[in-house]
Amino acid sequence: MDYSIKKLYDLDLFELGEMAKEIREKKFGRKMYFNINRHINPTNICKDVCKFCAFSAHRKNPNPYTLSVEECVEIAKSAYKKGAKEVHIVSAHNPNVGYDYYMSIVKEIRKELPDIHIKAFTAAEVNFFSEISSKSYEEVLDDMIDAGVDSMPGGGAEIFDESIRNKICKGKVSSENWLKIHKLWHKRGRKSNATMLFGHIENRDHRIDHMLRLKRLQDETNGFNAFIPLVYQRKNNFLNVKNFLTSVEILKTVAISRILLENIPHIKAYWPVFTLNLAIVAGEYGADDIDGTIEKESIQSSAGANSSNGLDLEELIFRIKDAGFIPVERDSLYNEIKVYK
Ligand code: V47
Repeated sequence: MDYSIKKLYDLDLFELGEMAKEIREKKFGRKMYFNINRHINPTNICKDVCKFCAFSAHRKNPNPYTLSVEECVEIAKSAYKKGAKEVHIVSAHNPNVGYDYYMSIVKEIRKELPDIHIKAFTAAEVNFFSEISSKSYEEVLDDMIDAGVDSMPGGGAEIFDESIRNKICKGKVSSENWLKIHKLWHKRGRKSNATMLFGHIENRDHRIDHMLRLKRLQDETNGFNAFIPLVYQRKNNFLNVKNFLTSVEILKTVAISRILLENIPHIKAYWPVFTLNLAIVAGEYGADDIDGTIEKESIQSSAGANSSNGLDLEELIFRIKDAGFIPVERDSLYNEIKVYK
């Protein structure tokens, strides 16, 4: 790793902030992007045992559920009626329901709602679908496109460093395959996001290594829309983390991501893991997007985030404006829908 890159974290927060802000403002001025979306998590029964996860049904969270395809469609229809333009579908890896269950959710939503954007299935799910169907990644991705998926969310990336990955989510999609799946998706002309779970047992070098692996793939494919640094939420899970991140470390990470990932258009300060306050402050440190209204959030709220009921649209717009940013409603591919002057 380049010595000067390794040293970025040693810079003062304000110095990093100035560097990141310059890049952010050159790209987007004072705009802060958000969307009106609905999360759907079809099932929480999971064959994987990621130590950081409080969402999957296990002894700390013993409430297994699996929604029917019809229930997922009803959720999407009701959200669409209320103005949602995107459904964001992320699921646990349930070995008791088949490949067709997952594809049918997308197919049936698409049939009922031809113009909603379907952002569905992380690379971890694609890897799981490939395992249960014996199909190649290529075949699974083609099936997702045929079913009606528009873009892929960025989950499942966690931390690419293999030694840390082995400790926190052994058995899940490998780093190499996570990147391979996104590359194949981008080759199909489709966009995706990329996350990084931080603030657990990784160190600063692991974060930088993670960002650089993404930067290299983006140089090749240009298929990532947004980088999303996810702050680890500590409740109800099996990672025994003693030291938690300071806000300074979180903001430094946002700023460094903006500096290193100049080739990825957007940096998302996902409000459920930042809190809305810090997500808005992150706007001064390189972030230009805070995700959306969500309506119902289960993955991070199971681990302690205050996001189970999403966010009221008026409140979101007011808070962005109040902090001196221009709220911009975007679609899932960052086309501007409405600028709130
Ligand atoms: O990969 C699980 C994370 C991710 C915890 O693409 C946790 O726009 C914090 O895919 N603390 C799934 N995070 C969520 C996801 C996502 C989220 C927001 C935006 C987008 C997007 C995608 O949730 C997993 C994992 O890293 N997660 N447990 C936890 N305790």
